Amino acid sequence: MTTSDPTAQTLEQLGVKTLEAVGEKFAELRQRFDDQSSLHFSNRENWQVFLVKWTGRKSGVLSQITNNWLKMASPELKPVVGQELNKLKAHVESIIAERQRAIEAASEQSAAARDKIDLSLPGIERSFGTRHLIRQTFEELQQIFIAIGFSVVQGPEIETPYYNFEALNIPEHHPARDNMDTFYIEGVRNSHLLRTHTSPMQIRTMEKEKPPVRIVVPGKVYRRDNPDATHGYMFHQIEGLAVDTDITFCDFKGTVEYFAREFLGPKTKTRLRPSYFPFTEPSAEVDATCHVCGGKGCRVCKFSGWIELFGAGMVNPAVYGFVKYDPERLSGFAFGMGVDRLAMMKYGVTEVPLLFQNDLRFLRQFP
Ligand code: 2NL
Repeated sequence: MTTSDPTAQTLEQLGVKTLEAVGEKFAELRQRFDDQSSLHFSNRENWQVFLVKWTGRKSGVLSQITNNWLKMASPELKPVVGQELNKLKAHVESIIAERQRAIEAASEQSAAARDKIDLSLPGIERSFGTRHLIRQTFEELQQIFIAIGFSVVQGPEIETPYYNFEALNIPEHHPARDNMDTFYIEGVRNSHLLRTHTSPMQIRTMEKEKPPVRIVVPGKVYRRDNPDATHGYMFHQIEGLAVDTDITFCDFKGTVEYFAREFLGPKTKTRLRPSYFPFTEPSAEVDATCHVCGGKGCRVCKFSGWIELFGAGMVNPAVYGFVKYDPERLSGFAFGMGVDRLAMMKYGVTEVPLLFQNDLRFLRQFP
């Protein structure tokens, strides 16, 4: 309370000497209370400040009147001051109780409104993501090989020239090793590179495990050739390897046919064209009859009736030397597929960038 507060002084100090003057002082206070109590209290703290100001035990207005006006009043004025004080007290308490009830009712109401749940409303639809077309194709390809006893293994994208080249029978000056094709890791030039195929992991697996080996290795591979509008530096590959005693070209061909029918449909036929890879001998390109026209010729197969599936062959015995397998006793076949190419072909995607732009209009076509 400030000193200009009339209740901080005695009636005598205020110059109040008559019964009328006492009545006037109480009327003023009552008016002030009515003005303040009719204000809007924006929060609970404001309301508490108001309560303390009027009813606070120590320096609330009512206490101050008792201490400064009533107790110090002259014997003539005292009874009237007492009566007026009681009236004011009753008024203040009843108004406060009334407002307190209103405040509580309002807060209960807003809490009820907030908590109200309309069970008849439809739920909020949560949209789920989907696997990318490349991921879907990877899983489709893996499943085809898992079904005939292959395991899936994965390995590092940063490799050494030994695992990426040397052990695959690609010697130092082989054109496939050319810097034009390979990303070397800066600072450790010639000691580490980004794998150009997933074959290093087949080497690592053969180093660690005894035959029979039947694995597929999916993953990202990196090449710096043809960085034009349609070819990025990274693409996806899945390679396969089967090594055991008595694996023949016939097993190879049977697996190729099984794969083509699983991937493109039961009517699919295959053919092998001679090819060359340093790590297979003999090597072949596998073609399949076009899944769109069935071999009659159409735009997809460029009117040849055939589409290129992947490269493959019988594992070159030179490779076994690097992993301490006995080439006299063991044989096997291997293959490598470009997953982006296969996905595009099978699902009719005509532009490579569509696979990498993550445009929802594209992604939603492959739920
Ligand atoms: C292609 C052709 C191929 C292999 C990859 C391989 C791996 C080992 C031994 C022998 Cl450890 N071969 N891999 C074999 C033939 C072809 O890839 O055009 N890939 C995209």
